[in-house]
Amino acid sequence: MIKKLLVANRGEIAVRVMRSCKEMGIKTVAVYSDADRKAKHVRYADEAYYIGASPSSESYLRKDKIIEVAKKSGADAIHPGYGFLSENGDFAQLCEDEGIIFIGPSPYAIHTMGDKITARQTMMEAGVPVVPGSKEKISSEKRAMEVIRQIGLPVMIKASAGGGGKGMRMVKEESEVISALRGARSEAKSAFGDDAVYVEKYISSPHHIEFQILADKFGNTIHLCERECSVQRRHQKVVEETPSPLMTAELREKMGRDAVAAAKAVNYYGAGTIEFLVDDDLNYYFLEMNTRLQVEHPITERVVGVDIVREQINIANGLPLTYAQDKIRQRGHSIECRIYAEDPENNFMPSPGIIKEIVEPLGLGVRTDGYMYEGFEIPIFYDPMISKLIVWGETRMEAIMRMRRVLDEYKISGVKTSLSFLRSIMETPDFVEGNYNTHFIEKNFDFLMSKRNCDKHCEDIAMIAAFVEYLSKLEKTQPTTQFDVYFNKWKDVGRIKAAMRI
Ligand code: MV4
Repeated sequence: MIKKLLVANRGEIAVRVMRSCKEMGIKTVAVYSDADRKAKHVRYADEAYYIGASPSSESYLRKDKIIEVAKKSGADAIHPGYGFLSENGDFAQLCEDEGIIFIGPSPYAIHTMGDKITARQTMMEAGVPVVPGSKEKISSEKRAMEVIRQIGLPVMIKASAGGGGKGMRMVKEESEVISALRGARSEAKSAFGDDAVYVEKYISSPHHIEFQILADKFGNTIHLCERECSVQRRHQKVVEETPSPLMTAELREKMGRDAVAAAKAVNYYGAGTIEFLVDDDLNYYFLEMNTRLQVEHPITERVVGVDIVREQINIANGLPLTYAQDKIRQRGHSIECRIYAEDPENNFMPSPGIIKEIVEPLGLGVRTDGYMYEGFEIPIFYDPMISKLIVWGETRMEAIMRMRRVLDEYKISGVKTSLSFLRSIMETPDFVEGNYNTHFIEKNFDFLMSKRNCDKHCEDIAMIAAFVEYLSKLEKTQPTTQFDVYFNKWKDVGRIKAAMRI
């Protein structure tokens, strides 16, 4: 049984994993880089070890250093979180070779699903629907043209080693095929060191719906229903919810069965996710499998009532699943908003810096998974996601109302954040009506931005009103010749000046 676990990650997910460890009586080991010397996961862990300079390539991606710390600290297992080494089959293998338990699936499952062409072939053999397209990698321009003529335009050319939108090209006309093929190949070669590509029919306005899988080492495989992840910007998810507004009981049963079949096809164990594209006619297609714990796992935890990290650890310990498929029920509705240290005003540029003030929302049906505290400096070296807000409600509308309430309560200063952008999403009619697909943000971009500006003007007006009241009180007790002094003593004088255009 695992007694001490090393978390090979940072930020909110490192803290999240350690929380479950603490509840299970497992000691925790943190690793950290220069930029993370004072990070929350370091303070939260029972022990912490320095592993290198700030860039991930010198710290959180260093397999050798992480294994060395695991041995030195006597950790019997490593949890990789998400990102970094979480979907690195060679790292999972290395852990196994060194006698350390890797909290995740087998190296074979990671490798098979990591190669999208092999994954597609495996799914076809398992009878799971995939997007119509090529069975093998595209060997030549001539072959590409043949496949495209068979399936019809438009198509997507995708990197086999890719995923998450990297090395992907859309082709609308035959004249674009050659340059798209070369572009996708060279991008794939430089990003992944592998230029294998394949072709898929382009699905025009899809939903991105994924199923959470849990499987033990005895072949028991269940799904914990779906997550709707269509609200995304440049392949970065922004809001997720469960149940999906699009889902019906029959479709859930069918997709759930295929998700389980997909996992079984690679003898999967651990927690994983099957991603599907779903079109308006509710046809669905396997897209890829994520062989890790995902950012958005908490909404499933809330609605299904399962601690997914605890299950991962139990599975790694060789315990059988304690839930049978017919015991899994969704109760109510859950929404997650990802908060990024980005400036929506400035094309979502990352906004690193020191957290000055933070007030996190609490109350019924609220969870925040974060790692910030006042005085901590958000490093520029890693993902700009700084926190996740997860709410639950009996109904979808109750969850939306609660999300609006908690977004209003959340105060972060020192860095620019996407909070205001998330507030406008919660007010957008298409979102409120559950009428959206992967084009939601582009389709509603003008509304989202003007809603933000409108909210900002209201705040400015309130601030000016408060300032005028402050001055009029002073006028009664102080000589008015001191106006400049009072003006400059106002805590947010810069913003007042900007709002009053002086
Ligand atoms: C597609 C597609 C349409 N047709 N494949 C984007 C990320 C990567 N995981 C796959 N992606 C897509 N693949 C076919 N054949 C549209 C997308 C896509 C998308 C998918 C999920 C969530 C958001 C998206 C945004 C744009 C495009």
